[in-house]
Amino acid sequence: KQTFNWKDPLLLESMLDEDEKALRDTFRSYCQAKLLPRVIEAYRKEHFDREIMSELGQLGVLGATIEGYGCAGVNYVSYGLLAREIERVDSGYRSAMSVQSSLVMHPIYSYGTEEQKERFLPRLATGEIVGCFGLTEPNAGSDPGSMQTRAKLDKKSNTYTLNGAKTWITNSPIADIAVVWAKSDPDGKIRGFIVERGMDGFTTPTIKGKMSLRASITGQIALDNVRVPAENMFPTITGLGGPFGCLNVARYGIAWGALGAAEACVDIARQYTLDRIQFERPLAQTQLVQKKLADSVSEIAIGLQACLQVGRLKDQNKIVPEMISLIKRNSCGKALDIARKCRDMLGGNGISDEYHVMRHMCNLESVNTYEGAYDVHTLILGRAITGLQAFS
Ligand code: TGC
Ligand code: FAD
Repeated sequence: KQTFNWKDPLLLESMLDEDEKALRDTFRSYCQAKLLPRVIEAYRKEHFDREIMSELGQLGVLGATIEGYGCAGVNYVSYGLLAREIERVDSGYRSAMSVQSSLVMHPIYSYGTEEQKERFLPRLATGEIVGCFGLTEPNAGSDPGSMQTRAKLDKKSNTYTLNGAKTWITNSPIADIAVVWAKSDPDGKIRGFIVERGMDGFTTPTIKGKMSLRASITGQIALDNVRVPAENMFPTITGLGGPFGCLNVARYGIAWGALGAAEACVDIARQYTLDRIQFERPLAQTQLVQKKLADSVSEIAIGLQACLQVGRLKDQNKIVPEMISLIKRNSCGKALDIARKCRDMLGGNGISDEYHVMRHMCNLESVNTYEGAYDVHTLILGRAITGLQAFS
């Protein structure tokens, strides 16, 4: 007889195949056994352990959707399940995984030459090298079309000279390569370049003092007359469609991941309120706490169904970007709200890092902002609903 399972109220499990579940279970074991024990210290010290990239590489989860080049070739539902498991531990670890997979390996695989693929993908897949993605600039965040970074072609040497600055770049201080988007010769259109560590004029200072995603490393990219050979440019893709093609994949993963963080918060808050006695009864036996838990469990269950549906559509090539905006916006907004509610249910203990919830809550502030801020996705959906763009 079927009974209600608060961890899986709508039987998501029954909608996954055996391969998807096996991959998810193996990765969950790694995340809980190897990542969870080191996250509190990493967060306190604002430290990202580079070794994690090699561990993820060994597990085959970097660029997991790519066919060939040492990658696993799994479907997008599996990719979403991986994001959910790692973000159950920390959004910063999911950030590291999704930048490498969706924002570095995906563009090389989708837009790169065969030579670029063979040179970079196998080493990115094992975690031997780390990549980052430079789109945002100090004066161009939500509006990347106004970027100021330029790539000037010297026809004689067939080399582009890059000048500009990127900011808020996940993994840039430890990156061996950076996928950098710049307005380039001959037509001023946006093109993507693979900039390599060691090229003169390429530096990546760390951004310190983050109150969010402290277990992830973030930096700038400074480009001061960096000479990049034309063979490091993506040859055919031009315009914002290049970076947005990558963001479609990363945003999809974030939609799953944010709900993983929310699930972790609910697990902790449920147990805490069952154990905590006030007014001679468990906090969980009060109507207000039960409402918070009911709301949270409902939103997670509904949100995961939406992620699964978009994943299945993506696996069938039936997807449009607005579907991804819908789930990215919904998951992040709801997860942040749930994390705040769970933090509240833990009372004073809720602000201690040992209970994890406040860390998730602070992380989700960034997750709700990057890859298109919540209200930017509101406007993307508003434009699709009305046919009127309200950005400018
Ligand atoms: P708009 O006129 O709408 O479009 C310009 C061109 O781009 C194409 N396009 C897309 N193509 C594929 N997928 C999408 N999702 C696309 N969205 C737009 C569009 O078809 C058009 O092509 P064409 O050929 O006609 O020129 O552009 P706009 O300048 O009006 O911009 C509107 C807006 C707000 C939607 C867009 O700029 C936006 O999404 N802004 C948010 C910026 C953002 O998401 N930045 C992310 C930086 S990377 C990051 O945060 C990584 S964090 C990773 C981690 O740590 O996990
Ligand atoms: P702004 O664009 O200045 O927006 C500020 C506020 O104004 C937001 O609330 C936004 O919703 C609102 N707003 C903007 N335009 C409108 C409008 N037209 N109407 C109404 N409201 C509007 N970028 C990369 O390229 N690569 C990375 O790896 C990367 N990693 C990141 C890691 C972290 C930890 C963080 C915090 C950011 C990262 N980013 C990265 C940058 C991120 O994508 C941007 O912060 C984000 O796109 C928002 O841009 P912004 O910060 O300039 O905010």
